[in-house]
Amino acid sequence: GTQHPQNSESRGKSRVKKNWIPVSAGILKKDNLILVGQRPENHTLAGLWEFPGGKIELGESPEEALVRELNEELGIIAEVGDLKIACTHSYSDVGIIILFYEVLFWKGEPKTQHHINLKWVKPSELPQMNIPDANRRNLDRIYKAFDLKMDT
Ligand code: DGT
Repeated sequence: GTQHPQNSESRGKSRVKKNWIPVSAGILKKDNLILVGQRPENHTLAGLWEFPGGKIELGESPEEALVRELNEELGIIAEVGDLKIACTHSYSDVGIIILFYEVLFWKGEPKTQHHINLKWVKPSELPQMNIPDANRRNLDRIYKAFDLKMDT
């Protein structure tokens, strides 16, 4: 017959419970410009401008995930720097926790391989752009943590 194992895993699954998705994102700075990419059509949040990065897969460290994502998305070999901030955000069905890393050094020039478009923007341009709520709600923290100046 059907088995109903009563371990903690199956109990967790049987409840209506939101899940967390861990995400690593990189802030690439060039002078006082930051790199943002426009999310592709067939993905969630299509068309929104995001910081490059993505979901941390099982077995990866957050830094490994970011190196992989930056390679897949931008074609660069990045050296991931310090973790600056961790932010959470709840969408209706899931929650995300985004770890924001400083990326100071990389090999190669970022090229569009995944995004619709890539853009180096002034920090002051971000609030006017169509960015994910998860980022908009944390912009002040992002500016502060990455020492981004609004006056240029
Ligand atoms: P999805 O979400 O099923 O379309 O799959 P992917 O592969 O497009 O998602 P991915 O790997 O970009 O995962 C990042 C998730 O975090 C995605 O749900 C969008 C959300 N997110 C919110 N703000 C940001 C951000 O600044 N950068 C990145 N990379 N993701 C962000």
